[in-house]
Amino acid sequence: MVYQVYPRSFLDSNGDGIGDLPGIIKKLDYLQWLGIDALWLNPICASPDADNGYDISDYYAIHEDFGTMEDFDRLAAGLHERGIRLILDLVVNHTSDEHPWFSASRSSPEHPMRDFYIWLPGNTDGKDLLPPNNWESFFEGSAWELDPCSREFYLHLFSRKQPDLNWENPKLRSEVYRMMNWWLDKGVDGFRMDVINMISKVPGYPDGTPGASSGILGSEHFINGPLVIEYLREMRQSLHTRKDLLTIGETSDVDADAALTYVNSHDGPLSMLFQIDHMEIDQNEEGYWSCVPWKLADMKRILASWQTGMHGRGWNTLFLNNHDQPRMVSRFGNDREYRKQSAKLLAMMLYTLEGTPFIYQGEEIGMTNAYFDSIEDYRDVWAKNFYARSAAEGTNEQEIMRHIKYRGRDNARTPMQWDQGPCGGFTSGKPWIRVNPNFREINVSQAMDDPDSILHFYRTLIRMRKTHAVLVFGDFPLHAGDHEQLFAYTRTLNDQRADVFLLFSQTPLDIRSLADQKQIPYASGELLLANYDDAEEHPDMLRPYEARVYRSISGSYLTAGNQEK
Ligand code: TEU
Ligand code: CA
Repeated sequence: MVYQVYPRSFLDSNGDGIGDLPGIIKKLDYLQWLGIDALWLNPICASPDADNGYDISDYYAIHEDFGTMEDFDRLAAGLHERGIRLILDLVVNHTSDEHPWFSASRSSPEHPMRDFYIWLPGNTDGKDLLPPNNWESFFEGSAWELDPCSREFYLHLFSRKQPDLNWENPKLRSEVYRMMNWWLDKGVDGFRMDVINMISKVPGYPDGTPGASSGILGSEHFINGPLVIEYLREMRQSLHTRKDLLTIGETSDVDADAALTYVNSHDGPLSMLFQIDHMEIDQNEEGYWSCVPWKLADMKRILASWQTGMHGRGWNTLFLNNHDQPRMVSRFGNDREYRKQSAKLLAMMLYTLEGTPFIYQGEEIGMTNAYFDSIEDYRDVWAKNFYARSAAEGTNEQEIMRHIKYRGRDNARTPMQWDQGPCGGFTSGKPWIRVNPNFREINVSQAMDDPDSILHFYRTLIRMRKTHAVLVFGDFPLHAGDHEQLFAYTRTLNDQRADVFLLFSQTPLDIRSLADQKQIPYASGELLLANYDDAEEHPDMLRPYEARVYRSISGSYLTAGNQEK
């Protein structure tokens, strides 16, 4: 499995309040102890941080807040010594507007690098110069920014400080591949590719149709665009060969069918995808900030479609957290009285499905949303823009903050909670973003000392998965798909069978009677793991957020297990 580190918030080694590479190096033994196979680092290249490093100004330099290239080399060596692979974040849909390529491109329409980016003349209504089309940026407002000198607009699907690169330009593409090879030669083992299915735009840049795509106007013309697979194939062929290169595409708006063009085991250009569908079950057509209640049936339907759609054909990623998402225990579990149980339940789900599980820093100790009350405590450009727009539209403060507290990306970006010391052991200085006030109860040091902690449970799950191939490779019959509280499925591989029961509710559930009604199998076989230590004594009843996995041999399951009942 892969562990994701958000360097800015992991561990600060020099007291400037910002996490850094030497900080990560200090925790390599911890990561090895946990049992991870690979580490994915969010962007570490030079950046003015309009979007926390997703706006790169030099692909060949380490961000000075994070350390030096020597620190990077030490980190890579320290990982490799421990048998852990290193995955970098590849941000090549856009750069920073402070990248020298953009300065050159912006300097004049005649500049040879003008076409590294996407420039178009505007429309005019006789009076004002208007953007070339109606596309919206993810981070609010038009996706086009006027350059006053040339009176042309450049495209930015994210903030105006993140101009989109023009992938139609072969010179730009070869610069990208050259840069990737440079990192591969330094010993990097793979890339997580930021919004990689947005690099190809529909020619002519037609207007988007309202309602045609999920939330962002125009996205049907730039997500999964016409040449994206061709570009990715060309990229794959241009990379220095290595047999175990790992590539993970971040791809919103793909279903399992579309995914197979990217990752089929035949000739798919990527190893796996981060699909986003299951991260959108709490939003409606109003998009990202809508924050509506989610339904377990939707979660099950989406995960099941990926499990069966990819089985034998491609490979899944398994995740409920990352640096863009609220904390999973706050969102899909209960971060108050059932924090421990529900965090373990969610982990059990991830570790009993087919695919590669990803852990986002802090997930393994059950970190929760920050719920900061004041916009002053948030740092994210997306939240700030949403706040400004909503305030301008007259929405009241409390209502705006309700959305940001639930959905804001900073919920996941507060500092890692290591111990009970000042700032949770993250920094000796003033942290760049406030530490979650619950660090005194929730931290690594406390979790290490508690044999019943979420942390130890993760470690057990990781080892369990490594010993039971059925959990990794088995197929996936889902039971009682419409049930609103229970997620139950069976994994089978040859004669091996694993039955998983997950109660997404505070209200206990009698699973014996559901089995009597033939809606689910009986809970029987060898209890491999549960999140209640007396689960064996209560086989028929699931308690609040109870999670169990049973193992059996297919034949013996039918005879022994089910007839006994
Ligand atoms: O995120 C992409 C992104 O914001 C949307 O594609 C996605 O649909 C959204 O998160 C849905 O929940 C990536 C990075 O992960 C993010 O941190 C960057 O801000 C963004 O790209 C721009 O580089
Ligand atoms: Ca630092």
